[in-house]
Amino acid sequence: MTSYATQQLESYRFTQLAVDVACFVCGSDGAYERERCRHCSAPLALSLQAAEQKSPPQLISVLGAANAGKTVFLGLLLDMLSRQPDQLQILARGAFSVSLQQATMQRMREGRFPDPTNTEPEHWSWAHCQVKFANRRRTKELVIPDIAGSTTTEEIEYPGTSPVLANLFTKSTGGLLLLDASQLEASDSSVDYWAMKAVTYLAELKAPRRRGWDRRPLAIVFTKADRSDVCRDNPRLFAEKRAPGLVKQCEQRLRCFEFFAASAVGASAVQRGLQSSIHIPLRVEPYGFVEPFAWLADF
Ligand SMILES: Nc1nc2c(ncn2[C@@H]2O[C@H](COP(=O)(O)OP(=O)(O)OP(=O)(O)O)[C@@H](O)[C@H]2O)c(=O)[nH]1
Ligand SMILES: [Mg+2]
Ligand SMILES: [Zn+2]
Repeated sequence: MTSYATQQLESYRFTQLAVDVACFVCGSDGAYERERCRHCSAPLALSLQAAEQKSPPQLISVLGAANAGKTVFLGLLLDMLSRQPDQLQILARGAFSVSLQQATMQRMREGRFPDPTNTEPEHWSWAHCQVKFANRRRTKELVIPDIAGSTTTEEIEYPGTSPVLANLFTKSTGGLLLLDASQLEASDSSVDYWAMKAVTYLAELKAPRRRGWDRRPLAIVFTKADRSDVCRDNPRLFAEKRAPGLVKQCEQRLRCFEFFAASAVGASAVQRGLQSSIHIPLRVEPYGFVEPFAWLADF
């Protein structure tokens, strides 16, 4: 005897996992795993938010070697702009967009700088924010990832080693190039060479006609300017003196670039241990953070 039974198919459970939205960063379809894109590790929430916008947000690349000061710069900048009723305001979109500023501020309040950013893209923080200028109705949506410097260095030295970064740099509409002023002040020419490589890398990325990096804005920010008075007073002159290779690259290959100086602290100290030493922020006094971001966001 054959017995029949009704079995309810619960296939709706699978549809919950298959999210029907292309990744905002790499364009892959429905390739999500644990809330991150399987190909580029961009957060799923970011793609869902981007898909809801009338015009898609713009990606901003943040380039800099390891230890250049990217996490400190981004964390403090986002925190400042999201709290102060200033000329320029930002509104974070999605809880994931607040994590970077929260983690950075927590560390700085404890009297420590943040840890180096993990080299695996799945650990990178992303901020999606709405930017609003005072006295203007127009707003802008920007997406800014905090990338590990050593991964960027590898990609710049050996293009194609990080498809995630190649994709991100190709798709970005502008960039922040962060360079350690204290190293340049100490006549460490490796920073100038690094920056020259970064500019030539960007300029040679494939792009549609008239839409390459030669026409995209690049804000060049000398970080840790608390360690160099010359840099703080005149970042352009500092660049000409300490990073002449970079200046020449920019003049020959880019149309929109500008030099800025920024520092997160009034002073810092070094605590020496037996194995290693750590830098401690003494007074958190952000200087010159808003100008490069405002310049970039205004394009
Ligand atoms: N004096 C001074 N030191 C700074 C400043 N900003 C960052 N530093 C120092 O630079 C170190 C690196 O800063 P991060 O922001 O973590 O650098 P990063 O570019 O994110 O580095 P990766 O994550 O490894 O790519 C900090 O631990 C501090 O010692 C600053 O404004 N002034
Ligand atoms: Mg970092
Ligand atoms: Zn992706």
